[in-house]
Amino acid sequence: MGNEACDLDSTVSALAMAYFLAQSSPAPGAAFVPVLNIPRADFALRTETTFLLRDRGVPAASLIFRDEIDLGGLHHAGLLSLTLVDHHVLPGADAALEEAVVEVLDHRPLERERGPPCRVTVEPVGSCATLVTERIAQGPPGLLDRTTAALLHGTILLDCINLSPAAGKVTPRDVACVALLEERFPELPPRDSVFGALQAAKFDVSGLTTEQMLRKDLKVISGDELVLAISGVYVDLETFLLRPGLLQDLDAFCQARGYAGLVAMTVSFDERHEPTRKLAVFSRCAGRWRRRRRRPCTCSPCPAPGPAWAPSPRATPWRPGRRCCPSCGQRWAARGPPGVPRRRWCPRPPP
Ligand SMILES: [Mn+2]
Repeated sequence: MGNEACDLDSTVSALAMAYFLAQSSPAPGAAFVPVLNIPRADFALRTETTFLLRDRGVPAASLIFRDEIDLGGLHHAGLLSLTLVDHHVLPGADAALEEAVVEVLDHRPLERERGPPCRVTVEPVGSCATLVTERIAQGPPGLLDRTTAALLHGTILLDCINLSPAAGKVTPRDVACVALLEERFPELPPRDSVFGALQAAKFDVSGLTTEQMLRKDLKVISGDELVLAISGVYVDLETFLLRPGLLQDLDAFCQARGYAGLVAMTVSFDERHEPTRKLAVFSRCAGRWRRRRRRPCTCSPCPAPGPAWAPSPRATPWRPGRRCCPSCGQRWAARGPPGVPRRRWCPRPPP
């Protein structure tokens, strides 16, 4: 079972590890089940994973998600042995499953010691899929098939930013595993095309509903008075604001989950892969938020879809020497918008 983010690394590590154990384990009658640690309803949000599995002919119907298997019940019946991949600490809600953990493979710093008989492989490599590949390579020969190899190959390339040393994620062991997979399966597509396709799929939200877009990269913060949602949205702000039925969708999203408001942090990439980030704030009580702002936006606004939008007071990250409209993030020439004193509109650095 992978971690609760259930990214490509967690998914492929769980699939490949379960496949390897099923092929190599001497335990008679044991079933090895890769568990994707999200509800099935969230699978569509993992666009790079749905892309790679579809590309490799693994049907979504064959996968088993966390809401489709009763791990607590299996453990209670004494039938569960759990291998954790891409994480090694179970969340509090799963504390009862701790005793069932027999093995961990992870690539982040060890937060929690585990003694024998639990087998622990925690190594600082770029991708957990590298550790799974090494594990399979050390096992009986001939276990690696073309589909598993392609899944592992794509995952390591995506996690290690196409093995670019400049990105600072890749280690010599990741490079060695990619080379090993390519040596055994020369028909694997070239690295650049695999990485490019996965990177594009990761940010491709075109097939998602607004609700799915908002859930894809969602964080929730709460204080004494209100609960606020912050969603990373992978399209440019103008495109997002022009989505049909956006206001109704945002309203339904906030109402259903009890959010007082939503901050949409959009990020889009230009031809040179440079990101542009903008913020928009939605709230049913936007009037109250607006009154708290020191002054209204004086530049031409983004196409706000309705009165419930409150432009954010700090629309872009502050950068020295770069002046942006604090409401919509539009960049101004050196003097700023006409007629507005500089100290009133130039965003201050964050504390
Ligand atoms: Mn990982």
